[in-house]
Amino acid sequence: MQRSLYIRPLGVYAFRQDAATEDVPQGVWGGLPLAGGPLAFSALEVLERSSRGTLRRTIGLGDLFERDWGRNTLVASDLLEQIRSPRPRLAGLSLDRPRIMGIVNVTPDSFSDGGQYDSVTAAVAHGLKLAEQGADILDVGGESTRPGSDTVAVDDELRRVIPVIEGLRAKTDKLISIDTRKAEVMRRAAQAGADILNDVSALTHDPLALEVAAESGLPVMLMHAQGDPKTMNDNPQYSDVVLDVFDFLEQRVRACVAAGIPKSRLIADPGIGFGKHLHHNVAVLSAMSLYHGLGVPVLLGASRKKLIGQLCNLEAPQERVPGSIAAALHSIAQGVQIVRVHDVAETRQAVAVWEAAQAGSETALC
Ligand code: 9MG
Repeated sequence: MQRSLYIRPLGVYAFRQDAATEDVPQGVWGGLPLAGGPLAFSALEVLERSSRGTLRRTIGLGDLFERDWGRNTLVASDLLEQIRSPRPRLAGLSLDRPRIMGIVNVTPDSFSDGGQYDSVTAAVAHGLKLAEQGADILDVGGESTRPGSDTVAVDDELRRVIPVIEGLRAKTDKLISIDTRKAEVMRRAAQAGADILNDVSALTHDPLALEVAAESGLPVMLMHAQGDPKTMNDNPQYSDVVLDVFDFLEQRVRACVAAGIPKSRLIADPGIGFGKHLHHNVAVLSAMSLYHGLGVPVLLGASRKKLIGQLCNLEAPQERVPGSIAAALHSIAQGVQIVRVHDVAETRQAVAVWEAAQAGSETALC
């Protein structure tokens, strides 16, 4: 279903508790809490979509309360409620500060580590190093989903990821997510100790995935992708990429809730690089705060991806670290709760300095 109204929080800043009343931080004209977190927003972009295109208007919070929303009154107040409401803990992890998900690729053809961590021992050691560097979540994946890649047989994927999850589980309390599109891998990973399911197909690739995810009781990261990794970037088509991605994720959230996965266990991710050309990726990155309207935590994965190479003319993924950090901080400044990255130490340092500067306090350290 396509919506006709979307709301995007703008003017995001650190909300200081000492200046707030219970419901309205810093007075009505100041700001409203974003996702119940440490940030507030002070303005809105209202996007109205029709067959003639998308009309965008920026309004201050004062206009928000005085505006006559007409037939959109209920839709607008529901969206605002989704944007404002506190997000529950994710598998025990509070989302009151930006969280870092470190990438543990266990694929021989991984695009960024060149297969360096294709043995179990090396992958576990790499995961533990990321944990030490400040990763809150370790994302273990055994099937490359980079553009052009082929699917991997379920047995091969299991052989790659299960020993790594078991090895990590024995040595760290950090959350472990399993990056897979396959129901059987989800099931076995959960038994091996995974805490979160990360599916780049938003539980659409495997017909059993929705059921298995519901049964597992684990939180699920739902990512938008258009098409399959093999061909997804050949000719992606959108009417308005930012809004089409919102509609898709909203529909997947509904499907999950209908299948018995409560909203409190869902995370949404617009899927940078998955069936998107450069201008699509830049549009989505620019509008990250829109996805708070889904009422669930938001995740960004832009680390070392092609858009950074395209923007900066960098062929080698390893050269894209500064750009990856810029994308992560840009999103965090829009209230994104989780960033999925290769370079945990560098991102942790950048986030700590950003947090200190935002809050005017030195309490959030590396
Ligand atoms: C596995 N994987 C690769 N890129 C990703 C991204 O952007 N988000 C999520 N959730 N997973 C990803």
